[in-house]
Amino acid sequence: MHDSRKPADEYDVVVVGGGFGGVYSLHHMRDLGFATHMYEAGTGLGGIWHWNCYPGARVDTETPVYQLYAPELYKEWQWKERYSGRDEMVKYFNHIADTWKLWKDITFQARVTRAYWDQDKSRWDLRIEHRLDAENTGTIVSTTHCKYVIFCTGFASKHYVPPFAGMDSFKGVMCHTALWSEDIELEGKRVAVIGTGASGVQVVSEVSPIAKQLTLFQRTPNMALPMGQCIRDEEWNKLSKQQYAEQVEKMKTTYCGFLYDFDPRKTFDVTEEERHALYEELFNKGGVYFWLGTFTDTLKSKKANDLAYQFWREKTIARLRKPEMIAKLAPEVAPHAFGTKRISLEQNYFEQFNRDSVSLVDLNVDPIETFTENGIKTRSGNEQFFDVIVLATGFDSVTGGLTQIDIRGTNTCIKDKWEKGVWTHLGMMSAGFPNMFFVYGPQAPTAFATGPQCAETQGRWIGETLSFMRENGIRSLEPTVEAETVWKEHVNEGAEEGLFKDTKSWYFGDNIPGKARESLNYMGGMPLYRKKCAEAQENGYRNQFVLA
Ligand code: N01
Repeated sequence: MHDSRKPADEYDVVVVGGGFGGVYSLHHMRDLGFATHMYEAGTGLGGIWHWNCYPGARVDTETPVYQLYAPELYKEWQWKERYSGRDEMVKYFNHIADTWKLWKDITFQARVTRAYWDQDKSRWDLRIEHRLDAENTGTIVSTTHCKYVIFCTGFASKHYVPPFAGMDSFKGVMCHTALWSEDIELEGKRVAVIGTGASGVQVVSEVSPIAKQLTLFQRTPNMALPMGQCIRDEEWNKLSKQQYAEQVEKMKTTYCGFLYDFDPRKTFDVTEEERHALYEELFNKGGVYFWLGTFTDTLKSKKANDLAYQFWREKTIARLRKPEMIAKLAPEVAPHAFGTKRISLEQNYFEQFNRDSVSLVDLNVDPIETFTENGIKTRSGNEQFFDVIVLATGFDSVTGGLTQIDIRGTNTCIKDKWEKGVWTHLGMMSAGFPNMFFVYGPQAPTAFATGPQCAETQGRWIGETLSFMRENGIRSLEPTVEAETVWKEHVNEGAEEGLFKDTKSWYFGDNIPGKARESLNYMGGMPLYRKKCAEAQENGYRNQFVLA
């Protein structure tokens, strides 16, 4: 653990959070000559990769795409696998901090709990809770001030635990995947997993072979795709370093920032044989090619989508030996359009359900009634006993990381402002919150882009904005209400286009009771997003921002 706790101080920029957005912003703002400091609640860097240390945690975006683009970083780094495990990601973050000499400007175990804008002084006053070392109890509080604050709290920093009845009565071990403790024993145990998102799929795959018994409580099957994991050897790394600069240019032109894009053809533009051949080719590549590299209408046309689902289903049921598992994991009628909930990448996930020690409770048929002292009881009256319950139940995604902080601008707090829906401009600023920025948050490409690229794109824009303000003697800058309204319309238009809107998912806030339903992400793609960000800077920011 590196801890350079600082006394209350004044900075140009404070960065909150140490994931991709945070490390890039700290480095970049410092490079531009701003006195910058980062506060990170955890004991190390990595953001989601620091916290989510559950068994099997692994990245779903392949190397070399999932890294920051800086020659001094990638030239000195060797990737080990096509999809990196959580521990490798943590090492990569340490490599970033070593190379960019970030450590001295980071305070760990320091959670920013409050940010108040001081209009007279044109600055943010931050309250920081420092967690004391293990032998002490409680926290100490410090205050710091900054001209600009950049929240890099990510889209998955507030975990969600559904309010199941009787949770407190369970006497065994219970843990949410996002707060995993590495000393939880699973070998030879009776394990329950609730949830089938990326976290649930990975836990089931990793733990089933070692558990005495594993029961998955599933509300929605995950149309998971084979990961196609493989080793990245020295030869691959050498070639990758030679090609990377060129590849980055290519990545800038694609929807998510991958090295490939949707196939420009539509599903029924080709013959059945051609279609099948493309499906096979994409599926066999592993990864998300069959989701985000397939026919351009797959996520837009129901008819096209049905064909993709049926292809996925055939591939999947060929791996399942028990008819009841086929019905639950890959039902004949798709529970939602293929790919409109986040698809996970899997390694032998489906094969786990061929084991006699693995069972699956379909919560639509037999919902959880209550947790008991010894396990979980469902409505049918069936009580199963467990030693460990894994809550893979997700996050108050995209907005939760910000709304859990007491952020007060000129006349309101962010939680109240976003109570009935999110209002931002470019997914980076919000009217009434001058000099406040956020990265990888709401109404930005976030879940529809690779993390590092989104962080770099937004970090650069923020850097340009701060430099512009400094050069022009501007003390504060915030978007106009009109600009926010136009942005919201643009975000919603993008979400109206495809099939995503017809499926309940965290993309639309559906997983959190009472959360307003709307597109939390910008679905227009990275190239259009960059264009919109550049347009906002025209005429010295005066068209879309209030400058003072
Ligand atoms: O969370 P999720 P996650 N009763 O929200 C279920 C990133 N990430 O942690 O689908 C029963 O996807 C819920 O059911 P349903 C990544 O972007 C990435 O898995 O709403 N079940 C769902 O199955 C990812 O997408 C990586 O019907 C309940 C599950 O819990 C995002 O974080 C690794 C329930 C939650 O799935 C979130 O992933 C980890 C209830 N009351 C995270 N409430 C990788 O790259 C919820 N569920 C590998």
